[in-house]
Amino acid sequence: MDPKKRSTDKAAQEMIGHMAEAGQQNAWDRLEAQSPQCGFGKLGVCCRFCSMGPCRIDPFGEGPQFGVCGADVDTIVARNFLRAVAAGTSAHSDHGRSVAEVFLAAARGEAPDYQFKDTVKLYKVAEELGVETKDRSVNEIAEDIGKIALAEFGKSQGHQLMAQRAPKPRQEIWQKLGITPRAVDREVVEALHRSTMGVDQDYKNIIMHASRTALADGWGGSMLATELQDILFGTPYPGRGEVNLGVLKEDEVNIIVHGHEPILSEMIVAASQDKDLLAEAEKAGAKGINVAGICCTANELLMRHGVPIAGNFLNQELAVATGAVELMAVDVQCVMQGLAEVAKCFHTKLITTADKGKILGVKHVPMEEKTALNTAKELVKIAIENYTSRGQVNIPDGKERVVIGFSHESINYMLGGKYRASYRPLNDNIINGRIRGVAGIVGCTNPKVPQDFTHTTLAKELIKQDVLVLTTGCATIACGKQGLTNPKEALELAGPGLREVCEAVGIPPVLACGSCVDNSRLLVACTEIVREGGLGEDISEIPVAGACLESISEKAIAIGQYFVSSGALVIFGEQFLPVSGSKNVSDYLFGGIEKDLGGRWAVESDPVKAAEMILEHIESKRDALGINVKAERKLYDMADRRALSVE
Ligand code: XCC
Ligand code: SF4
Repeated sequence: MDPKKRSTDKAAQEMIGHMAEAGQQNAWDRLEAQSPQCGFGKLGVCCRFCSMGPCRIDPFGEGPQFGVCGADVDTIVARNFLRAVAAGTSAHSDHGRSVAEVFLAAARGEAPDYQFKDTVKLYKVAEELGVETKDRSVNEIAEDIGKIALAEFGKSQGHQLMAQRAPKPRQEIWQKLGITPRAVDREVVEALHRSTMGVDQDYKNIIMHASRTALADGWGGSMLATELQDILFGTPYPGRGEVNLGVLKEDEVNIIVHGHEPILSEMIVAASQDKDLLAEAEKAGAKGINVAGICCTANELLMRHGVPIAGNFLNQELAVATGAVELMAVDVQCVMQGLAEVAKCFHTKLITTADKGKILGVKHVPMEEKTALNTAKELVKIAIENYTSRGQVNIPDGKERVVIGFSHESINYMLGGKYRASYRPLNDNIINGRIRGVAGIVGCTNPKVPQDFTHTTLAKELIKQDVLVLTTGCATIACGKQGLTNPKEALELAGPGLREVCEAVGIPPVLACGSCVDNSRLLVACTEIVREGGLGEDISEIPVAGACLESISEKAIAIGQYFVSSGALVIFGEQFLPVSGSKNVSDYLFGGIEKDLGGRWAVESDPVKAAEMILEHIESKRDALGINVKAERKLYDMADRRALSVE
């Protein structure tokens, strides 16, 4: 297939071409081999939750309409949806739990390589969690935070503490519906229980629990991951960086870190700066050690340390195929098993580091908090030793400059300045209409659509219409690759109002806010907009929307559901939300749920149409707020005409 149909990114196209010539397989080829994919699966109408099945419902109404147990299509579709949310929640939250464990170990002096970099945030979070700070050392406070945070995953009673950050009316809605999230483990276990054979068989009831589970992710596991990572590794502030395969260096030892948890990658970055190791690299004939990231780990590292990004999800195999990667260290999530096959064609050493994420036949070097830096140094050494085994190298030219690192705190700071950091300027500019509203663009890259196309097209459409875009995950990297997070290039594409505001503040119109767990930053940003005042009392009232037009992961469905349950409109690429097999479930998710929760899902695969939907939604929220006072059209009178005429 023509590489241009596979990716809109020139560097990726070049590598796809190389791989095809060399007869190496990648995700696009495997997708072709899988086609046509199962139509029942796409609609969400198959069930294999018990051994009377597998069962599937005939979508055309001619064949069976019930599983062996009698489950109807609504139950089956809703249960599949719930299980996707539960899986996504567990992924984000298990990441959060790992961070909490390292955090606690660091506080106790048992993880000597980790320190607390952002003590301002440490005090803030301590206060929110009710931890005493007076006359106590940083480590004492951190130990209490760590203990409380860890309990949020598995406590037997009470609700998620971070959910108290949400606007009050939002919390009341959750209370009324009985979906205030409890411990993460509890919600996930209950989700699995409810969806087993013979339990929850009322689709709305199932979806309500999907909300509660997802909220435990957004306002729990993910939010804790973000906050604890900020305290440990530093809250991101805007900085410059480079994105795309062209960041790999012909004359340096290239190490790629891929996955999600900065626990590993932070240490590899530290090890790559070690003087002895740099000297060893030089001895091996390399000019230096170049660490680059893929996927969300990349976002975490670029935001905090300016480490370059080699690409998003679909770039992982392409990066290895450059022949320039000495070592790729992976931890958890979004790591393709296909990497092992591609790595066999090159000198690249693929190494797994998380005990819960091994790949058969791939070397495993476990990363433990007590000895993290030493393990990282060991990995860097392996990379250096491997430098001389390189064969032919094909690094594409493409790379883009980006400005990245917009945490909710830094947005606050950028907008308001050091002495009056606040969201006031943003709210004012939304109210006066220079900025119409805010949209979140999140998600992955999926070989089913040309890489990066939907995210970037949507972003361009929105900024053109004066909508400020916040982005996370692989969508951020897509936008970065096309210059959309570079103020110089991107402001040219922005509408006049947005452009004026961004120029005054010195920010791009597309703000890169981090990794998948950092979608929690967007929840906080929405909450801050509400708190600042003038735009309603709840997230469901402010002119915001979210979109994920390209996704691969169940995590994206969990994220979508927590945004919907927090009051937002979420637009998904149609083929990535497998609920269309049930009219009732679709009607509820796309409509009825709004009455209950103030937010809803919508599906649209065309980014231009998705932009229109977002704009319509934003304008309707503006109308409801009464801030869309139309400028009165003034007819010219004689005096005006005289003033205009040039004599
Ligand atoms: Fe994975 Fe987070 Fe998706 Fe990228 S964006 S493909 S989930 S790495 Ni979150
Ligand atoms: Fe079939 Fe019901 Fe068992 Fe699912 S739970 S596999 S629908 S019998």
